[in-house]
Amino acid sequence: MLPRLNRVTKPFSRAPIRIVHLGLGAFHRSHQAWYTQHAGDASEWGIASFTGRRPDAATVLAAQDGLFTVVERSDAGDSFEVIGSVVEAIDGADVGRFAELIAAPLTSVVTLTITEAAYRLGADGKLDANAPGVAADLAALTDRSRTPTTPLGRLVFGLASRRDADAGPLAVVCCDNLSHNGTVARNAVVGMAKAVDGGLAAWIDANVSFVSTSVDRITPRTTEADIDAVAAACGYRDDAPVVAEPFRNWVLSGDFPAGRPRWEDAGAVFVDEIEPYENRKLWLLNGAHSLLAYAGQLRGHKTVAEALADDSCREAVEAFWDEAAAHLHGEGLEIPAYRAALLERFGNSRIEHHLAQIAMDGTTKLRMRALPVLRAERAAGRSGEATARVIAAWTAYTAAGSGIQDPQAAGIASANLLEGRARIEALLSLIDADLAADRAVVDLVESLSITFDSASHLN
Ligand code: CS2
Repeated sequence: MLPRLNRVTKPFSRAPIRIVHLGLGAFHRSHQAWYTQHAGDASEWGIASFTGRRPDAATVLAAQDGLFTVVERSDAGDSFEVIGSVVEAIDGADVGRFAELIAAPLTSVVTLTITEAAYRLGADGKLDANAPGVAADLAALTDRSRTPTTPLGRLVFGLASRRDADAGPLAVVCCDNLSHNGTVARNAVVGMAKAVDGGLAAWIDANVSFVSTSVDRITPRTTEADIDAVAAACGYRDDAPVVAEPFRNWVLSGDFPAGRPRWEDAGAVFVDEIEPYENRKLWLLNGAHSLLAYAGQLRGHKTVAEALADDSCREAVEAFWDEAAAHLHGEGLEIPAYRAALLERFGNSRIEHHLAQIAMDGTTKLRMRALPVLRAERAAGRSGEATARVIAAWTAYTAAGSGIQDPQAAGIASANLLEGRARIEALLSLIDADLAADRAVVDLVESLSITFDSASHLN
């Protein structure tokens, strides 16, 4: 049997915990943990990372002292690096430890990768008080008889502890694929705090800075084959490696009142105006991902690289990019080069990025990735056909696939009991009320979705 990686790799000096993270998944490890390890002052910045949904991720990582391998995978081969910036890996249900660390004066930054859907936002972009867990968390935060269970409930609980400990200001850094993600996180957190304790909401407003970021690194879910590949190449057993593409990008905008790692040494970029970068990434990369996820699976493909190799999918992506690009302005965006790089990144066939993984949570994702482009196209007096096709692919997918994973799965199921126009209208209303009220959009999506229905390989 091979030794575990923490027995054979060079000892890491454990940095003091100054970052608390919520959402210990593969992406956090290939991105924020990687950047923190590569900051010039890495020895001063340790991360305590809490799981969002899967407690076993913490158990596995804790058993190897928080160490894990990042496998950088390109057509040219694999390279391996052990990351040691996660100094504590903890089950997110341990809200006591989470709050204790947020209240510690040394803690300066809280980072979040909790997924788009976990913000529990309604179609109006505000906290949805009826979403699962929210009402129970508001009650828990009010009477303090139980600890909260939603990620935001936990964060509000942690911030209340920091206020009580008088530990001073800190920055919350949202690393989820949402537009204006810092503002979204602020509205959701302050909205929740306001509902339970006005004083706490005011304290958060005055002391917590919500940093917006655009994050990028394609990181599929780790497989058994990845674990075996690391064992074969490195000669140790790592039960939690993470495979990622060589490309990475992090653009941040906002204040860090208690300091931050020198992430810029690792290539992170700090800007005043994040919106153009955010839109470029969300629309071009994530929007195309969603299009490939739905259209690709309907045509029988399993991975991003496979779908992109299908001319009909690729043409749909290029047409969608043409529409999106008409609304991307700003110095240094270099859209043609960005598009060319995306084609190469998506085409990296050694990264097995499963379309089924990307297809999850479509109602929330499409609201960020496709809807703004369609709105902009309509405002410019055009039909937005290529963007409507992204949404049409989703509507066809929801009818053809089984076991749709989405915060609005029940609404999707009842919409799909309807037929024709009424069905499309009901599905669109789960993404956005205005979208469903736009007759031209409903008609266009309906006619485009029929082209997918007839070609579907999903049953
Ligand atoms: C993907 C993203 O699963 C998805 O929805 O579009 O996770 C994507 O891989 C990352 O944003 C890349 O940075």
